[in-house]
Amino acid sequence: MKTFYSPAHLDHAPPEEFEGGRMNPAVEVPRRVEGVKAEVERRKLGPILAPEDFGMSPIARVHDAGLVRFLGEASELWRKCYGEDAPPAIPSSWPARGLRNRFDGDVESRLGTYAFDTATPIVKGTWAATLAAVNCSLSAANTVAEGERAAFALARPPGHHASADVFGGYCYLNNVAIAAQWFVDRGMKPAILDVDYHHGNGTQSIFYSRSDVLFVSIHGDPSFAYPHFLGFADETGEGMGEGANLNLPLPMYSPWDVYSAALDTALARIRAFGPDVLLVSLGLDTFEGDPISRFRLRSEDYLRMGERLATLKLPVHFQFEGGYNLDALPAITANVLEGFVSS
Ligand code: OKP
Ligand code: ZN
Repeated sequence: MKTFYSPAHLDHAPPEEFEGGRMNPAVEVPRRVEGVKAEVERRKLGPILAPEDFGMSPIARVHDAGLVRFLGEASELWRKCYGEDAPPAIPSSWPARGLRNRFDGDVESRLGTYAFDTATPIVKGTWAATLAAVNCSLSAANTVAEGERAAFALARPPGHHASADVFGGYCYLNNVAIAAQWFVDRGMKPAILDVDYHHGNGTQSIFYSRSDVLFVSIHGDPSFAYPHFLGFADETGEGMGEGANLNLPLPMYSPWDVYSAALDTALARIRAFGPDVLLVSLGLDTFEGDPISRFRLRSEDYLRMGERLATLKLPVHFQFEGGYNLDALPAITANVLEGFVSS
């Protein structure tokens, strides 16, 4: 299986995020991808390739032009305002109920208008890393469209929390949604399975009123888990998209047997949809030792997950998302890929 990787992510390294009332050390760090890359090499899972440049048009198929323009200039505007050595750009005020969105205001008002949390700082290298992640995603999609059984977009920042016009949750642009739209534009019928511990609110929102892309997500119930405001079981799609969205929120501390039953439900729905390609938002934060999540999957369970995905007999685009236990992340990620290719 081909893996797509770019070193551009190394320059996206915000040191902290604001959470739980204080600044905390960042968990979405460069070592995540570097560790997985080393393990893909060590296990000889296939070549590691640089992405091609797909330009801005596949991004514009999914994202609002105002968000894209803002992300491209935010770091510079922020440093003009607070100085060249300013800390990362993080919003501190939002247009909640009764206040106005300000898509064209100053940098503070645009940050609040386009971001939904404080977990997603913008630094100098953020935009280049974000574009490289999209290019890794599109390169993997292209590989699969050309007939390979699977490909792996090993990139950060992740994408599944970013909607058409809002960023957050360590995500700026939605890598997996851009790839799914790219498949649609080539006449294919994609299904997206999001196995990250956190609900993929951005991906859901992008396809919520559409019947041509199925979105299925297994995640910590938003009654206790981030992103708190989307991902409940009663969200089934709207209009043309009614029935093309399936959320499977699970209880705190769910172990593999609970997870595995939800995975069977997810795969049955995907089969019924009749897709010709599967995109997996591959978050590894369901691991028992993850520092910010509360499921209890063990290392060998990820082999089973990969094997189970293979039973669909579909070509698969694996898109790296979350997963924050730096010691376990390389092995559990590679276990999913190995479980898939060896079955
Ligand atoms: C990104 B991905 C939990 C704080 C959560 C943001 C989490 C973003 C997760 N106490 N802060 O889906 O892994
Ligand atoms: Zn996550």
